[in-house]
Amino acid sequence: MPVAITRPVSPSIGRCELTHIAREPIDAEHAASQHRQYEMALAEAGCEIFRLPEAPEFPDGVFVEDTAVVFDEIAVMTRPGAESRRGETGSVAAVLGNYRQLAHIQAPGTLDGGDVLTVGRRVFVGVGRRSNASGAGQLQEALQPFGYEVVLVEAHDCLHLKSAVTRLGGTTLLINPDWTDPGQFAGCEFLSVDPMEPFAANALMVRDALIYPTTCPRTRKLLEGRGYKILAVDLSELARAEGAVTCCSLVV
Ligand code: CIR
Repeated sequence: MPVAITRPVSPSIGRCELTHIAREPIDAEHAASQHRQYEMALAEAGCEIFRLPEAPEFPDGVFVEDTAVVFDEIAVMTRPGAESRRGETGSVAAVLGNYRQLAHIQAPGTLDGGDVLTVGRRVFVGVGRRSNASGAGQLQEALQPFGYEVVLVEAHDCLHLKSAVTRLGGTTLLINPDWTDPGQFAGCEFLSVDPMEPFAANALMVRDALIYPTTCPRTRKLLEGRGYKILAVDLSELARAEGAVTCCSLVV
């Protein structure tokens, strides 16, 4: 059974990092209740939930995806691009170390898990604001023994690569072509988001279910038309912190 590592919403989430959206008040209790619904969707998709201890000192601590990248053979602990987030990795490493051999990104490398998209043995890394070439290079070194190839790609006008593109299964990608050029993902097939829903490309496939935001009904219809089984979750309060469905868990 896959294990989904999560962390409760910090009461200080209102002081989160923000890059592309304006700061609005965040109701931490409402965010926490949405987060619990998200955990229930993960459980419904077949995961056992492992909740990390609360870390109230880290406003963005709920977004555990950015702290590590998990492969079948190894987990790579990141060094997040935002300085305020670097302390989040220790408690995640303590748990992940029970499941995988660990490697660690070191300075001057930076890497956010949200910038890493794995498709088979290709590992696409969105290099830009949060993740840099040194971080991507260190990831390549850690993965070399296992036959993975790191491919640098670009995304723009969004926080992370996976804000613009995520994997639906096999080599099929859900993509916002306004934020990342599909030509960078050779050999993949694409489903484009509805143009009215730029944030709709972030979906989390767990086993045969797609955890997907209620806020993107048009793209959801497209996905349902293709036969995807959707588990809809409302993460609208976490979206005020630039969070989405992939960011709130690490599935091992
Ligand atoms: C940040 O800026 O780091 C957080 N406020 C949001 C992180 C979202 N993470 C993700 O998309 N992987």
